[in-house]
Amino acid sequence: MEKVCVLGLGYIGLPTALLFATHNTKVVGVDINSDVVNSLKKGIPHFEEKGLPELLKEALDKKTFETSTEVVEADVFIICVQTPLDKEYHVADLEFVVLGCEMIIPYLKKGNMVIIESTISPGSSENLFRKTLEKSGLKAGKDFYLVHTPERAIPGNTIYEMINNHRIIGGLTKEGTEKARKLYEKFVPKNKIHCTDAKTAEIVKLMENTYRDLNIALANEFAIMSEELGIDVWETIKYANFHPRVDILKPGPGVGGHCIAIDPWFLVETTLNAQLIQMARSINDSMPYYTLRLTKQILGSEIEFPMITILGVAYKGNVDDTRETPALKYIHLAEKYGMQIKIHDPLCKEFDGGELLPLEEAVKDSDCIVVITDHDVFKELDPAKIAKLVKQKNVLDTRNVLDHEKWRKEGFKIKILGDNK
Ligand code: SAJ
Repeated sequence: MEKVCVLGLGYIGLPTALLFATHNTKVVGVDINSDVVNSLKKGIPHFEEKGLPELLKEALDKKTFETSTEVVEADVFIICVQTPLDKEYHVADLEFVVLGCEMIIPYLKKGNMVIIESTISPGSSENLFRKTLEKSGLKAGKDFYLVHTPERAIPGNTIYEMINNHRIIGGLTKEGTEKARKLYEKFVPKNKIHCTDAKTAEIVKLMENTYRDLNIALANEFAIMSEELGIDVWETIKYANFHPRVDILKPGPGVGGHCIAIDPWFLVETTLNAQLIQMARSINDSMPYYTLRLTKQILGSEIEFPMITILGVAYKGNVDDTRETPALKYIHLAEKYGMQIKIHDPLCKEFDGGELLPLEEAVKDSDCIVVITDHDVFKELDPAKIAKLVKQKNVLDTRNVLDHEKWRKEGFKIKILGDNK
């Protein structure tokens, strides 16, 4: 049985490792965090994802999945570590991938394949990771294969999308690409695998996320316009999307997550003139400021230190992930303006921007409830109970997620971002 060593057991690495382990492959999942490794040994995933506990159980029952804090010898090494943004220079920080390559070097043998699933900047497979791995004395394309196949599954539906999305595979050589194709055919349908060169695979991924960022920026611009024009952006987008060739996304308090808010910069760094992409980034980055402006309009200038309740700090609905969340920027800005903040997010277990409180505590004495994340559970909130606890019945819903009629019946004044009808 082919042996795969997966480096990085996060949101992409763990499902990838488990999909191979449940499809006729022996897998060792490696993570430098021993808590993660130990928890997985006990069958407990360290983050929420649909179907993940079941998949982990299946892999452990089959005895095809092991975890370790050290890289081991294998036929294939798959790097699934994060590639954050270097915030000072707005370029890809590829340090973790380089570190992954360096960890592989002592175990790299002739005939091995190294696959990079992390999102990376154009040309880096050839110009950076090849050179790093060749410090082993082995030559890429001759002694080992180097391939990029970007992960493209959406958090919240990762496992389904890893199997059902089209997969782009780009190796430094055709032979490597073919070898990787055979590997992924274990769980991806043959007709959904597309083979190309490494640089094309790198750029396809960046283009997809950039396209989504631009689309959301347009929705946000429409929302701000709608406030000025006295219309409801949600209604206009709904009608516009009835057109067979229009698909506008939703406005919101900003774009978060480890991908859409970051990856467009990886394209910008390689060109001198990506103005449209930079403009979209700046529109989306400005949305927490705009959300604060709306909050100030709701509160007026009477209250000196208003109490704001934040509902949701996850970067998007129905996930427990707070990376790059627009909530953090909003909270920092609000605090600068003397607002007191209380936070409730029933999905998140930890958050850098403040203490996570139970709902009752978070809404107690609140002057305004600000919905930042569109968790489905917020639709079920009981405004009658909340009405008894707050100081003022104000709500700013930046995601248009609450059941507004129910809230209005309890006397709440509801402001929806982009709706000024
Ligand atoms: N958002 C909006 N309005 C929308 C949709 C999203 O404001 O209509 C916001 C979300 O609230 C969130 C951010 O955008 O803050 C990003 O969320 P998302 O659901 O658009 O995307 P991610 O970051 O969870 O996952 C994306 C996906 N890319 C595309 O759909 C092109 C996913 O397929 C990628 O695998 C992932 O990035 C990645 O890892 O790159």
